[in-house]
Amino acid sequence: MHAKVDTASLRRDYYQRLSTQAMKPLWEVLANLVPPLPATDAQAAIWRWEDALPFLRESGELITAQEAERRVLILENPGLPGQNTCTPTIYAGLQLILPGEVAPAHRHTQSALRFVVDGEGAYTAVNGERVTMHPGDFIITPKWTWHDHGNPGDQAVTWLDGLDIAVVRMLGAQFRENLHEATQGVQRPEGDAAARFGANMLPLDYQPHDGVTPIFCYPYHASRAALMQLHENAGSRVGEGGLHACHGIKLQYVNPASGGSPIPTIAAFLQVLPKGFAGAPYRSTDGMIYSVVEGEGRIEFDDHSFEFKPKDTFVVPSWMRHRLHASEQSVLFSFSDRPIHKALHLWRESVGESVS
Ligand code: GTQ
Repeated sequence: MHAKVDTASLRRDYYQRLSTQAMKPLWEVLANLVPPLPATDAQAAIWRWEDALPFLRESGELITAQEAERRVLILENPGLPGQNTCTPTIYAGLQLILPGEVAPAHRHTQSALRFVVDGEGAYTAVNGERVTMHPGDFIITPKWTWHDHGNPGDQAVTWLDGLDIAVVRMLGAQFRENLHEATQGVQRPEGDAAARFGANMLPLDYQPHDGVTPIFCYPYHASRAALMQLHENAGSRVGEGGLHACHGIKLQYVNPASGGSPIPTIAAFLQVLPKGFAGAPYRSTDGMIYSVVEGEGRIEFDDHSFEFKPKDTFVVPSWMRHRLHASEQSVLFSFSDRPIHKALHLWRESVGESVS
C-alpha cells in the first residue's frame, strides 16, 4: 500500500520535471491517441433555419458585407468550442448578402463551396465569370481563384459556405490576398464555363490541372431532375438499380474533367428520400454536413434524434451511427471530407446494425 503511494507520487514528480523539457509520457495517453474506434470530440448538431434567420437578419443591420468582408455566421460544432469549425476538418457558415451589397474580391488557398439556401439573384464571380445563384445551386470557388460576391437583385440571399479551412490550417498552408478593387472585372459572359465543361464535353485543348474543377456551378434544376428520374425508375424497389437501403437515391457531384470530387478535399452529394422512407443504420469515417432542400423528416442516432425541415443544416460526425427517415419526400444536399479519407486509404463505412 505504502509502496504504491510512493510510486504514484514518484511518477507525478517525474512527469512534472519531464514537462519542463517539453516531453510527456506516452503511456498516460496511449489509449486516447490510438483508440480502437474513431473518437472525435465533434457532436451531432442541427442549426434550424427558423432559429438562424432572425440572427442573420440582425447581422444585416449590424454590419455591411463590405465592412465584414464576408458576413457569415459560423456554424461551430458544440463539441469543438473555439475552433470555428463544424467538423474537425470542414468549416461551415451561413453567409448573407443584401440587395446592393458587394463582398469584396480576394483569393486564398482554402477551397470553398456555396450551397444556396434562401433567396436568389446574388452572384459569385470566380476568375472573371459570374454565376447567378438560385436556391439549391451548388457553386465552387476553387483554391487560389479570385472571388467576390454581389447582389444586384432585390432579395436577401443566404447560402451555406463549406471550406477546408481546418485542413489547410493543420497543414500550415494558408495564403490569402485581397484584390485592389472590390469587384473583379468580368472577362467572360455568364454561362461560359457551364457550356464548355457542363454538357459532358470538353474543349479540344483542355488539360486537367491541379484537380481543380473547371465547372463552378451545378444548377439545382439539373441535379434534382436526375434524382427524380432515378426515383421514378426505382419505384419502391430497394437494391441494385433501386433505392439504397440507407441513402434512398443519392448521387455525388463530380469534377467533369477528372471524375474526382469537385474540390480535392471535399465531396458533395444530393439525395432524395421518398415519402415514408425509413433508412437502414449507416455510418462512415467522413464527417458529413447536410443542408435540407425539400421535405421533412428525422435523423435518428443511437440515443437522440433531430427533426429536420427545409433550410436546416445538420452535422453527423465521423462514425456516428444514424438512420434517415422522411415523413415527406425530401431532398438533402451534403458534403464531407471523404476525398481525404479515400486518398489516404482510410475511408470505411458500415451498413446496417453491425458494429466493427
Ligand atoms: O466567401 O470567401 O464563410 O473566405 C469564410 C471564409 C466565406 C468567402 C467564408 C471566406 C469566405
